[in-house]
Amino acid sequence: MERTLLLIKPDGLQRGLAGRILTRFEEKGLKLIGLKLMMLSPELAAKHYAPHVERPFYPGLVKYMTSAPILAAVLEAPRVIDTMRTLMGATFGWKAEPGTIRGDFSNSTAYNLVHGSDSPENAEREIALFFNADELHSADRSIDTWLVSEDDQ
Ligand code: IDP
Ligand code: MG
Repeated sequence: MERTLLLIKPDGLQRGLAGRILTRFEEKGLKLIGLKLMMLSPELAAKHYAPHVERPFYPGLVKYMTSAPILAAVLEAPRVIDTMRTLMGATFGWKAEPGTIRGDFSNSTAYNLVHGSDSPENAEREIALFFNADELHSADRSIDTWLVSEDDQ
């Protein structure tokens, strides 16, 4: 079983798309095990985006991400990191495939609505930045037996 960090970025909340974005992941069968509405501090943004610190878009990215509330979430499922990034679509909204969150709702380079961890190492690092262990609740659900087969374990 794998976990990943989802951020619904400021544009997602400002545009009233948070519910629809979460619904896509829920409908796919990904289990929501943590959820938090918050302002991203410049300090936490710097830690989260440390791998991008040398990129030309970094200052604008931190400004955007700290400009209005975000929703942080942790999702759990087999192969969830890949699944979530597939549902999100390519980085640039104008390039992302229709049917993906970014492809359907973003036409921007930077304002692309969602963040999803891109590897197990980054997922572990990012989840620990945003959530304490006691804020995650991975309870069994009766529906899980219809979402995860023996082949998925
Ligand atoms: P990802 O979100 O698809 O993983 P990353 O390359 O990790 O994409 O970039 C992090 C975020 O930085 C993107 O989601 C986007 O908001 C922003 N970003 C990436 N590349 C550019 C760029 O060339 N110009 C402006 N912003 C960018
Ligand atoms: Mg990334």
